[in-house]
Amino acid sequence: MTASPVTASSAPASSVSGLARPTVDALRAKILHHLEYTLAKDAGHSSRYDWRMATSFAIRDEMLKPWFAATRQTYDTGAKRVYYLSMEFLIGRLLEDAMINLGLHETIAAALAAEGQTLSDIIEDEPDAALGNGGLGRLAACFLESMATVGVPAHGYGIRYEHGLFRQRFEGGQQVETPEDWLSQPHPWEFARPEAAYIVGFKGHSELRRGKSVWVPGETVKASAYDTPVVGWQGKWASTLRLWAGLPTTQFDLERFNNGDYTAAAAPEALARTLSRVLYPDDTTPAGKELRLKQEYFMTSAALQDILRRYQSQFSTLADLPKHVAIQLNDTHPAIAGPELMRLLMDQHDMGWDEAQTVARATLGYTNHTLLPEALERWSTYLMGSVLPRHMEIIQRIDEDHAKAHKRPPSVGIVQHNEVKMGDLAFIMSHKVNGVSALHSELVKETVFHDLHKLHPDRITNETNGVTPRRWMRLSNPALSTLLDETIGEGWTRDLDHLKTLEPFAQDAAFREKFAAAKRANKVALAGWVQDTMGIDINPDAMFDIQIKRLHEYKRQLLNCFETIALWHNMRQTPDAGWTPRVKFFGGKSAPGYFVAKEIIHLINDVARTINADPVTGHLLKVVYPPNYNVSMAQRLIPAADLSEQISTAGKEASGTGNMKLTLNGALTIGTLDGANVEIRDLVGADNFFLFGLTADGVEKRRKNINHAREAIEDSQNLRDVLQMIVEGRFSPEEPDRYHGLVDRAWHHDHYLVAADFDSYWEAQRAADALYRTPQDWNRKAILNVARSGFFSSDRTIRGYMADIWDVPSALKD
Ligand code: B1H
Repeated sequence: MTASPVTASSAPASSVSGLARPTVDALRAKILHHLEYTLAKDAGHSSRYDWRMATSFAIRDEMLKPWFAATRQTYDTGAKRVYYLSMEFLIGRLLEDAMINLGLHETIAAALAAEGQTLSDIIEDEPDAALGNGGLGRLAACFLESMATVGVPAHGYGIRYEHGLFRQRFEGGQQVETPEDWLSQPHPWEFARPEAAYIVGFKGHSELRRGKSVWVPGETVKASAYDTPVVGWQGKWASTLRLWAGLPTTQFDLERFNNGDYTAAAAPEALARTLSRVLYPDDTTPAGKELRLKQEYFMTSAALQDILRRYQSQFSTLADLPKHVAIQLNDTHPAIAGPELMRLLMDQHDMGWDEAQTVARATLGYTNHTLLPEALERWSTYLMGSVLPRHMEIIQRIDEDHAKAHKRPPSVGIVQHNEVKMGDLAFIMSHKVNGVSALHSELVKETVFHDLHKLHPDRITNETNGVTPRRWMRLSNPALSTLLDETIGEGWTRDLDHLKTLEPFAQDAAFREKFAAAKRANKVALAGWVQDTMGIDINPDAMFDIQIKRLHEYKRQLLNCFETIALWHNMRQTPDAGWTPRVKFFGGKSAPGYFVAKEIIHLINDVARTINADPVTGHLLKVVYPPNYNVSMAQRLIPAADLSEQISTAGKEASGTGNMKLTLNGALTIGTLDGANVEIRDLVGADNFFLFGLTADGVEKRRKNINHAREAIEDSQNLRDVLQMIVEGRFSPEEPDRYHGLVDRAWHHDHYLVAADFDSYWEAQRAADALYRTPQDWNRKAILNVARSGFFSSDRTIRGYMADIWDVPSALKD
């Protein structure tokens, strides 16, 4: 690689709000330094991986200043800290995010160019950190970045899974999972902290010693910390992601090894490492396995021990814990935090029962993310009693106390039918419980926590989800970001409400042209990628219709697939009827054991194969399902979307966050009144949203008619044709009865009301078609979607948690 001389790069370090930014020359030197001294590589013989690592280390150096400054200020001022406990952090790539937040994007690009390297290639070389399943994990990642932007002294705690979410391939249209191995290469963003290590016990028994319960664990492992800094916008503040890895507590058994018993010698190590080996891939439905319970306790106990250690290094009385510490539980997965915090306070710090309970409750907050009955975590009392015997005792006493204090009906117990209901435990042990959208929070009060809400009417609050505009606009959509900067200034990146000032431009024909040009450029880029990676030729002027999310029956990818078939069928019959050309994009993974979801994936791929091969409709309709949807793929798809599919059965999607990203990027939504769609529609205006389908109430009523599916199918010629084509094997000629089970279920067990909503969905789709044929109207509405989506910044969400739940002010002055 030949180095070219650098020009115009020796300008003095510019300063964004006090952040001294290095020059191109300085960064170039830094990169070369890391190449030589950290990686021991010669620039002339360095691979893309080497350049990426060296670039990452150079950027990481720049993160340290804000990270240290935030840490120091938090210690010096004794500020209240927030701890976000989550089994998932779906962070994706970090290099570009860090560059953008530090204002170094152009400088790094120039420094690399001077070395003959292309920044975009280096960015693409980074594997996604996929330590999460979907929305819940991605929300945690957005929150860390927003806390770093808003100025919250915050740590995220999670598990350093060796294998993140599995990789998805399609074989013959079917999902095949392979292990993800992001740690097979060193992760440049983390710092091992072997000095921050805690013992976590399991099993054994609890015994009384001098009137005090003492837990004697039968197994122990060590949790060892790895820290990743997360810098906020313009590097004004930073938060920390601390992930735990499992290590053995016993020394390697040299004697056994020397005696030739290599397996036994390595056994303790293998057992401990199992705890941080792999992320459970069961989005929305819990796995219910002993290892999962152990992982949950492992993360939670290590986090709480770390929190108390840090607290005691700063403050003396544990009674004041809630004044200085707020702990948020991301769903019930860390709900063992209630009993664990009480155990640590009582058994290790001699606090009395009542005080321990009061302190724990005042410190903890719990976020509920789902109402699906099958999704609520319950552990058998047998398993809980054997894995965590001391905690089982504490849970039983919490339950008894609560029953006595509230003279509650028996239906409210934490322990029922030999199961521990983790939602009830989390509710009772938290001072605030929040839902994740306005509709969801109301449904939480009416359904899962109906009885507990009556007893504690002030406990449930709402904090509507949000997404970080840095990653989900500035990073992923430079075309629109630049246009926004030119039109309304750069303020929107920090305060997304500034987008409101874009509203008048919706009426401005010249601006609409520029807006459309930015969208088209994104579509052309996506079309190129689809051609390169999948060999499918798509027309960038067709409507890009996008449904990207985990595969789940309630999300109704099947409804979209049925509509695709109906559309194709109608197009074939009258190809010259003036159809709006479309490309239907699907993206998403199914849990490996979720048979029905996998069948839907297979059908979508079979439908795509059939439609994409049809010369009659080739210019009108294509179906694209790229495998292995992840954060990086989302960043590619979302800026190019025209239509956002948010079509869950009303009452089932707690919030959704993809819906917000797509709106923000100028897609119009076709959707039901579910989750945050309700708020999106309220804000962008009913005229700028394609509404269809039953409401949550309507769904409940409709289900009472046991013939709801049959009646809907009989009323819809379109849907009957679709089911007929599938049953005849039109999409699976090699195996005509492949989908007989699926079609049978559509007629008889249509729990998610695909049939009942089909005609209404079809109508809404045709309204979208019609509007798309009048570009100035479509673009005006798309611009209004952008201009009115400022509410959906996760900065706003975080400020809500700070005010309503954590009682924490911003550490930043402005
Ligand atoms: C959401 C989950 C979830 N809700 C269990 N619940 C899991 C439950 O591995 N598990 O056991 C994993 C994930 N995830 C999602 O949270 C909701 O479905 C979305 O509607 C919501 O936007 C998101 C963030 O609040």
